[in-house]
Amino acid sequence: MAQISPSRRVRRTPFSDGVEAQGVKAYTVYNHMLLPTVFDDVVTDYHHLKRHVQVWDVSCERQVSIQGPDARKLMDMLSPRDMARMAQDQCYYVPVIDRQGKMLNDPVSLCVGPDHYWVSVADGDFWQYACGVVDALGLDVVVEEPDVSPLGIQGPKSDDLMARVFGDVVHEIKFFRYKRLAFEGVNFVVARSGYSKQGGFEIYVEGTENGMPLWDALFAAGEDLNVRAGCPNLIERIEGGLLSFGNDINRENTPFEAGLGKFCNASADYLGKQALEAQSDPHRMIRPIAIEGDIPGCDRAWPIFADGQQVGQVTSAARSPDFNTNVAIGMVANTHWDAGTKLEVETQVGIRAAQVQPSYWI
Ligand code: THG
Repeated sequence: MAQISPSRRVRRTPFSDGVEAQGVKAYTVYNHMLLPTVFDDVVTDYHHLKRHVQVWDVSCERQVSIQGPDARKLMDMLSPRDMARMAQDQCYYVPVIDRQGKMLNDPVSLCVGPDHYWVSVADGDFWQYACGVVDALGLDVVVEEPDVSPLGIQGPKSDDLMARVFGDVVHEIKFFRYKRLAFEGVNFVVARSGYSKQGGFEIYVEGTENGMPLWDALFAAGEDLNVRAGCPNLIERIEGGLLSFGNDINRENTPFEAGLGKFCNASADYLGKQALEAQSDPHRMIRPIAIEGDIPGCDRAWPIFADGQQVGQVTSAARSPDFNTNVAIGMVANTHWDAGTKLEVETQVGIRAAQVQPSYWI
């Protein structure tokens, strides 16, 4: 592949210097910002993530700050998830839909103060949509992207590493909850969350100048834990069924098709409510799929065939060392989505046998 041309438009992060010093091998661009994708190689990165602890520059999970008297009203309008019972220290995975009930984003949102939310967005231009809704509805709220950059600490030794830097209080943070913890006198939101199934935290680092000191402190504290720089790992996130917006789901899909129906529980009005309710019984849905044989990288949708017709598409796939098969995520028609159903997947190098799985691998 060709290289990414550096420019101001493809934004660096507060941790880019550290990432490069640790030998990042590949980047993708996410929310107009650099996101590392490989350090050693994807398989070595995978094994390390499952055994040790990694520090991830996920600054590209930008925060869209929604603040003002109508902040809750805007959050209610943007998402089908009921925000009423969201606690002050809680993180919510929230589908965001358009007027047709189709997905625009799948962010994590946090209530960070009275009348104040952060929306930790997936790849897309959520803030522009939010600004449009604010203007159209005449809401009293400020939408902006503050200088906040999430740093992921992921892997089985995350608790050990975090306790060394932030104290034993980190053990008390529950899944999808956060505490404000100090590093060198500056408070950061620290949540037990992250884009892996290995356990871990996300530190929402406020202030670019605080980035490298924290990065360096984590590496100094974790030397004997075998800490190293890492990034969301393609194999591990498919094994765990973590969806990638733009890959597995996009503007053609409803949250129900994405398997996010349980997050569509608001009774109050929201944009796209009528359209979404009319599509609550989907004809296709996201499924875990195992594929046999050798496969190339999945850089396009692979059509799925059965009984002589197309019944879906695979959108993410990779060889799994631990499960000794190719793990995949795809969208499958209701006629063929039951576990055990045999399928054929057309990759760019040929057709492969495949089977719908009863559940994700981890
Ligand atoms: N962390 C933060 N922001 C993010 C992501 C993140 N923004 C972009 C992207 N990732 C958004 N997409 C996801 C997808 C899955 C999860 C979080 C964000 C996730 N899902 C858990 C699961 O499926 O097991 C738990 C969901 C739940 O039960 O609420 O964590 O990773 N800050």
